[in-house]
Amino acid sequence: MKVVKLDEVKKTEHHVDGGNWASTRLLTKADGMGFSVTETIIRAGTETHIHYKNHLEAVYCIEGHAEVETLKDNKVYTIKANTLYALDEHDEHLLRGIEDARMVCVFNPPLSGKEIHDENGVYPADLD
Ligand code: 9YT
Repeated sequence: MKVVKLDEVKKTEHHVDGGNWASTRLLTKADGMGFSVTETIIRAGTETHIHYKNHLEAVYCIEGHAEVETLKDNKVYTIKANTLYALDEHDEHLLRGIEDARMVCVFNPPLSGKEIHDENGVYPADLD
């Protein structure tokens, strides 16, 4: 069994500051679980274009206030504590931080740990 502590991972290269967000990759591909788990802070006042063409992601908000706008239909979803959204159709979207929002994010396939969005909001299929 493994025990992973946020404060320890924050000191490693698996803590990534994406500008609009900061993410600590608690479990990655190397852990062999078939998914990754990250703790992500979405910063207040930011808007990020995201399109995970190569991944499915579920995002559970545990604190704060964010908003997701899906681009195929321009629907806007309020995301607050105790709410999960699942990008089950690789949904292209805008993610806005209304207040700082703390999320737990699960990716399938797993992140390798160092990903940052490219200019189209995509993470590469595999980063080894
Ligand atoms: C919610 C979301 O996708 N935020 C961007 C960062 C991502 N969760 C990550 O890389 O851990």
